Amino acid sequence: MTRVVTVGVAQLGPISRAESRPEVVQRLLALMEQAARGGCDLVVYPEAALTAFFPHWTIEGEQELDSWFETAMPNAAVQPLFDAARRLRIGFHLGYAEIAMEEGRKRRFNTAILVDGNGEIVGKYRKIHLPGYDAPRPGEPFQNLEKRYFEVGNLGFPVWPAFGGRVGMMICNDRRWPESYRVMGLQGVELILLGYNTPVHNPAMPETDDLGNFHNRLVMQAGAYQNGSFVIGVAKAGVEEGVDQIGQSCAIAPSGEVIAQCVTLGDELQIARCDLDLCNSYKTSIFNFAKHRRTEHYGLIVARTGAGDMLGG
Ligand code: ING
Repeated sequence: MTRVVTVGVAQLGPISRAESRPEVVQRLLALMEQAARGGCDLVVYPEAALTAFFPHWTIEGEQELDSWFETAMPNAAVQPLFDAARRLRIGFHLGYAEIAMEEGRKRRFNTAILVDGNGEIVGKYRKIHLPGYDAPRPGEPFQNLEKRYFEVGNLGFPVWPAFGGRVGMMICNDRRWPESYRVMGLQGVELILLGYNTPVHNPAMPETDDLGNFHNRLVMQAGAYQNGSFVIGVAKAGVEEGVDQIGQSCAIAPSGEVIAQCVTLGDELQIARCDLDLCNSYKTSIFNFAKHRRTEHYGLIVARTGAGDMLGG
């Protein structure tokens, strides 16, 4: 029996600062209905899919900062999405800013959840690789204050049995780090879901501005191929509150090939048939970790080349 998961790549265009959660949820519902009509089992939304990407702004007051976070999931504003998932028998991935009361204190994370076709949350991930900086940089066209507004995720990179396979999540900058894929690859992941908000302009490295789409595909195609997994990468695209963000949301097969890609910078759905058995072909041959990986030698390579310090120990 083939294990085909039909995935909706549900790219969002800009979300304005003035757009309410219910207004955004209406956009998400339209994409979910379209995905259901297209026979999807799962629809993947971007990182920070309920609000504008507020880490691009300097926010001083705690009350305003908290206004961009969800203190419960589901909650009244997003409940229609969970209800539609149950009615349509379609799961979804959703990125959002999470406030959690843990260990007796308020904690803020850049979070993503995996919801099954019964509308039940089956998994949660909190972003580990937070790019940018923790203090505003005057004079820059926009900020990246994720280190100021979020804590580093404390849930690791779990992989869950879901949709007939093994599903994992990461968020945006995580996709640039090979460890994110490999930690899940070592758990047999077959479908990695991720959302991103990626500006075209990188104030820290403006010389790479023309390479944004190339680097986006490079890291996800490599991660997919080297771990024998599908990767679904979904953008919040277009000019959002003055920040031009890349699109090119896509679905990538374990071969590393792009099998579906968005072609606009707005709300757009593309559909990918992901035959999870294709993962086995790679995991049992070229990337058979048990047969071919030699972890006992990796430390020696670092020692001999003295790369330990460069690699951060
Ligand atoms: N955004 C960007 C990302 O990793 C970035 C930050 C942009 C890093 C461009 C490097 C180059 O795609 C988020 N939200 O992580």
